[in-house]
Amino acid sequence: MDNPIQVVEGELASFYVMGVGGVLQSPFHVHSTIFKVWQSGILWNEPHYAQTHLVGNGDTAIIEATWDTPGRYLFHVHGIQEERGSMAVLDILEKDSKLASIENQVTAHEASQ
Ligand SMILES: [Cu+2]
Repeated sequence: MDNPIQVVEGELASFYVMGVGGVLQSPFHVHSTIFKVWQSGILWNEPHYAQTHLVGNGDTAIIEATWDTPGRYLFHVHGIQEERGSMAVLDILEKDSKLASIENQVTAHEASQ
């Protein structure tokens, strides 16, 4: 799996998930964390916590997660899509990684304005 999404350990990662294609529901699952979900991508909805969230075809969700341990983790849709290759990876980087350094520079720049 090429081009993993990179996230720094302990940093908040947000995903906007959409249910598309020829299936009725997509059970979106992220490994090694509990994530926070806003049903239908609507911030007025009360968020809840999950390991897997069912996204209907044409529906969406906002998902926020953090990981405390660096490493490579899977995220995917369970079921037929999973069996047909719907699988991707996240690389959770250590706090002293190059990505963390870039993020800190951006944050410092935003704070100076
Ligand atoms: Cu899984």
